[in-house]
Amino acid sequence: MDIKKIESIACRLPLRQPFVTSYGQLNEKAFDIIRITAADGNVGFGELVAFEQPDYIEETLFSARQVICQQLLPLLTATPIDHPDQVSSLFSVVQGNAMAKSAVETAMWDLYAKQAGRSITDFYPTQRGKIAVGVSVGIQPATDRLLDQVGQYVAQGYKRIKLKIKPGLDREPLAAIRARFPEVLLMADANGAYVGHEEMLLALDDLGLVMVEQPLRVRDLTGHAALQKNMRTPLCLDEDIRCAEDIATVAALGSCRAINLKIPRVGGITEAQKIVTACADNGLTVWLGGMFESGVGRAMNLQFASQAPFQFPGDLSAADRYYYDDIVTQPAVMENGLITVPSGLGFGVTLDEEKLTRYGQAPHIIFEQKNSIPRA
Ligand code: OSB
Ligand code: MG
Repeated sequence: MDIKKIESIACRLPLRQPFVTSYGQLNEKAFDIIRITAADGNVGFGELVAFEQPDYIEETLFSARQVICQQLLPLLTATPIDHPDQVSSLFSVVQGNAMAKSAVETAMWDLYAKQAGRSITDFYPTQRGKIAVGVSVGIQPATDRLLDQVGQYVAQGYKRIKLKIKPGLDREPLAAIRARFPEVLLMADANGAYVGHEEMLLALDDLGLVMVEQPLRVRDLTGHAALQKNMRTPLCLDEDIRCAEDIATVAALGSCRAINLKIPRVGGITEAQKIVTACADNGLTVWLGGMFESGVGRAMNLQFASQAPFQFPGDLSAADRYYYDDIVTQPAVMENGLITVPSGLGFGVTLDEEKLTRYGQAPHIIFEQKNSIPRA
């Protein structure tokens, strides 16, 4: 694929409203765009989605930047690569650091598709042009505000509402949504907050929730299995799922019935595709989660979730649910309750240079091929 230059562009997009979870509050999203330029002039983009705080998972934006520069790029640029599937095996000597790996691996997929004159969706066995999506709602200070907000999302066409919960801020707001919007697919995400509060989860079992996501602490797979035995509501794992092997493990233990798959949390598209297959083999529902992606990561996610196995609406809202503005020229929009899957070359989106200057820093060159032909 002949890499000539790799740049990192540090960006910040302010959120329309703070996003509150069981573990903290987010006011703006910091992320990096990884831009890989090939000798033929094609350019691939990847998004580094890691947060500044290690509160969702252990990786941070800063640790990921370091791993990209010190470990991943030396591996990537030392070996000729003709297919992006090679990148994940090349990176397998580095333990963990999935978001760092994903930022680079997905940029290589975008580049590969552009060099081949194809959309990434052409490489997926099945695809749909438009998809139904859901929205993830943060913890709200008051239930009337929550209901107004959910009402707007339902009116806009969101098919599934996911509410962030924590012990004590769970049954009442969920029951209020259930009563006001009896038809909507409703679920809750605890981000591991119910350690020692299993009885509060059991109390949610009569609300008709489609699933409860990551109720217990990361790595408590037997705890999740014991809880699932006592609950009718399906459990879904997010933070706990890092690679394809985890799917066989949670299926064998009975820890959950569904998986929130995020491409960056598992190291990129190649591993994510293995997880889709493993979920089908093990009878687990798989749906696509999000990391407050900008237009680059969102386009990639929409394309990935356009595959037939993704029947459950993911955390893939339109750009305006998160941000006032985006850094791509074609931000994702919701129309008649559906989002159109980008179909242009690669991930199908182009960076808006003016927006990039407004929300991003000057590109930082993190690799440049030295000219091997000696100059006269
Ligand atoms: O737990 O799924 C999560 C956002 C940031 C970190 C973790 C999570 C989330 C979300 C929203 O729930 C995902 C999105 O809409 O992008
Ligand atoms: Mg989650």
